[in-house]
Parts: sequence; C-alpha cells; structure tokens
Amino acid sequence: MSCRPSSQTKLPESEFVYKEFQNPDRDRAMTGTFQQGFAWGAATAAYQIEGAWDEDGKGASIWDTFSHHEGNIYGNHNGDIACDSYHKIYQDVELMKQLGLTHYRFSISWPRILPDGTSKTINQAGIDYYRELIDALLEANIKPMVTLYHWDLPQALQDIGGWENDMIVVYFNQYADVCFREFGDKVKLWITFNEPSEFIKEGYETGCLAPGLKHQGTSVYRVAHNVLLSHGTAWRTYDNKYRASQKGMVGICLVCNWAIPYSNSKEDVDATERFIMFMFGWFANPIFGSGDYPEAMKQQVMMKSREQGLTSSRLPDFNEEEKSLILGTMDFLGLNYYTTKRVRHLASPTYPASLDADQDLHCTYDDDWPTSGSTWLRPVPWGFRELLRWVKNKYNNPPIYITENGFSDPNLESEGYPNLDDICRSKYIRSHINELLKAYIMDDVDIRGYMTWSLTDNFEWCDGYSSKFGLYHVDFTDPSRPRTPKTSVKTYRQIVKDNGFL
Ligand code: GBH
Repeated sequence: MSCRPSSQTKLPESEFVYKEFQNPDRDRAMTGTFQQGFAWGAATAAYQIEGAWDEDGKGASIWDTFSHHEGNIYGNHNGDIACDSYHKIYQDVELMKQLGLTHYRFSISWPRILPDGTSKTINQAGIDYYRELIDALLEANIKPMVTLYHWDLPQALQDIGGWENDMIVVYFNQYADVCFREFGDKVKLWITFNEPSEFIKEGYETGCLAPGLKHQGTSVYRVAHNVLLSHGTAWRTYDNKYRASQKGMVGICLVCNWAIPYSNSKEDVDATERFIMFMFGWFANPIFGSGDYPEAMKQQVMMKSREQGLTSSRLPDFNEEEKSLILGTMDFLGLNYYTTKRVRHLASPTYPASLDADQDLHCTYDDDWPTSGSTWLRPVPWGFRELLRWVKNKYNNPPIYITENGFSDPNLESEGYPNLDDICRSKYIRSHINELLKAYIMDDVDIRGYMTWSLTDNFEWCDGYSSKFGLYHVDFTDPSRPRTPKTSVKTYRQIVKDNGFL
C-alpha cells in the first residue's frame, strides 16, 4: 500500500506527485498561479460538525432520527455532539485563519431555524447562531459560501413524505426565502443542494443514508424531479426578490466521478457516457444543459420500464412549464470531485428495478491506483482535469467552484490513530490543485475557487467517526473536542499563500 504513515514530513521533491502516475505529458507537476481573487476555502456540513442536536429550540432532522436508530451507523455513532461546532465558532474560525482561507463553505441546518420545516415558526436562536458565525467569518475576512440543503431534512417534513411529497417544493422555497432574507445582506454565495444524486440514491433506494428508505425503482426519479423543481423555484425567488439588492449568486453542488471505459468497445464507451449522465447529467442537463433529462437516461429507463411490463417510463417527463422553470437557474456550478472509475457494460437482470440496474454497467478501478481510507476513493488526479475539460466543453463553459475535494486517511485505528503526519492527504491536495491549475491555465476552464473537504475530522455519515477527512484532527473522546493540525495544514496553507505553485 502506498499510503503508510511515515516520519517524512516533506513532500517528495520529484515533479511527479504519485509514483503510480508518472506519464510525463499528463502527470508532471506544473508551476503557475490562479487569478487574483481566487477563492480558497474549506467545506463542512451542519450535521457533520455542529452537534447541539436538540439545543435552543432546534427541531429534529432525519439524521437525528436515522442515527439514533440502532444499526444504521458504524459503531452506532451519531451527530449529537459531533465536533461541537455549535459552541466553537471562534475556535473554528481560528483554524481557517491559520490556513489563510478566503472562503468557508458551511451548511445551514433547516430544522435549527425552522423546527417543523415550515416558516410558521422561526427559531430565533438558530438565526442568531448563523448570524454570529457569519459575522465572525467576515470579521476574519473570510467570505461565507452557504449550502441550504446538506441532507438534514426536518423530521416533521419527512413525516409527510419528505422529498417524495410534491409539497416539498413549497416548503423548500419558504426555507430558502427565510435564509435569503435573514442572511443575504452578508452571504453572497448560495448553494441550494449538495449532491442530490447521492442523497436521493442512498436515502430513498439503498437506504444507506437518511431517511433510510428502500423504495426501489421509481421513487428516486420522482424525488429528483421534486429536488429540481425546488432548486429552480428557490433560484427564481432569489432572482425576483433579492438579487437586485443583495447582488449574490446561487448555484448547486453536483458530485461527479470521472470515468474511463474498461475497453475500447463501443458498449463500454457508451456505458461510460451513461454512468456520467446518471450521476451528473440527471441534474446538469435540466438546469444548464438541454433543459431535459439526458437522452441516454430517458432511453435506458424507458427500455427497462417496458421490459418490466410498464406502459410508461419510471423516469417522469417534464412539461414545458417545468422545463422553463428549471432551465437557466444557475449562476455557478459547485463541483465535487473525489475519484475516477473504470466502467464496463453489464446487462442487469430485469428485476428488481433500481437506479443501478437501469444503468446496465459495472464500475471498478485499476488495482494499481493509490488507495485511501474509503473503498470508493482512489486518488486519480488526472481524472479531475479530464472531468473539468469535459464539463467545460459539454456545458458551454460554466463558472465553476470546486466545492469539495478531499481524502480520507487510511484506517489506522488498529495502528494507533491519530496519525497527524498525513502525507497521503498532502499528496492528494497538492496533486489535485495542480491538475486544477492545468485546467485553468492550459484548458481555459472558468474556475473561480477551490474548497477542500474538510476543515476538521467529522461525522462521516454511515461511517460515523471512523472515516477521517479533516485537515485538523479532532479528539472525539475528549468532551472539549480539541482540534490539532495535521501535516496537510502546512501543505494547503502554502498553496493558498502562493495562490498556486511558485
Ligand atoms: C461528499 O459526498 C459529501 O458531500 C460529504 O458530506 C462527505 O462527507 C464527503 O463527500 C466525503 O464522503 O463513487 O460511485 O462508488 C461524496 C460521497 C460517497 C459519493 C461515496 C460517491 C460512492 C459511490 N461519495 N459515493 S461511487
């Protein structure tokens, strides 16, 4: 394994960051800098860091319910306290100052400000908490980038069907409106949703994420439809009511793997395209592409639905009104990139119907790609540049913020974690930002900023606290949750300071 801890604190001097990737034309590190005003940040999410799950009038979220249910999360961990960031505004801002960040991406907990999900009751203590955080950031010269939905739906709304209930469009819009009104004088970068493909698939079909439903086949597409309508409606609320006075931007975060075909066969090449369309085009095309679901997706789900004896596709159609509500509702794309896959065509059985089965493909990686603490995460820096180039060409050069990119430490609990000398994370950060620089300088991609995931170790969803993505270590056994810098803090701080690589 390429990623053992070592006493070596310096990065290899070589111009190749990974010994696994030494193709001179592709992998050689370059020097150069980003434009002035480039956004350098770190990202977090409310449920993963805040704790204070039932304090000061906060309502329960689906993550409170899900994590309190035995057997859902590794070690039955939960986010009741997490990093206790609810009580540690100034400590966290201090960490950002040490890194020299210009931006901080965090999310608002919907039930912390609207305990039953609707704007009938506003929890002033919740508003005050986010105001204090925003003021502390601005005081430190750090601009907030705020995600409205990073997966913690108010439980009260789940009780009436959550994202499966069409009424959610109205409630999400109420929530967004409250946030724009209360915080929009100081927040200029908004994100409606974080990774819809992920929370929809894992929340409504595999059941791995909250609300833990296993409604196979149809639900995911209905839910996505409602999420797209919610996004479009909230963007239009900002556009109509707030943009003129507040002068901010509203975008959405989509996660996308880069993917390469297993072989040169047409079947594998088509499967690779399908993979990206089901992960990214599902949301990108209606919002800033064709204005409809991707053709490959429509054909595939129709074909499967027919095989299953249905008269219409499980993928809903947009009517014209919906299409024009959604199309063009994006001021910037938030792109989350972690890894690359190798994709092969593989026909799935007719039953059971599922988002996975609809795709007729199988994903792998190359065994010689470097590893991490997560089975799904193989660092493939060159895939990052490929993805950026592809997005630019396919979607007419949208403005892009990298809203997440990060690395999980190899699992070292049995070997005496913490390992603060996280040279693997340093390599990951350095190589990925270097590929980003190539995309900016050589491919002319419109890149506005980079947020690393994550500021601190935190509650990594179903992996609980066993998975470590932080630049700062957090001791979760200590009630005061002390933060300690890992080696990667130095690496990232230097890149931020140089605005690239000198
Ligand atoms: C992000 O999700 C989340 O936004 C963030 O909250 C989380 O903490 C962070 O990443 C780290 O996980 O690659 O096809 O095998 C990205 C989560 C999880 C998306 C694994 C892809 C595996 C599917 N990724 N998932 S695949």
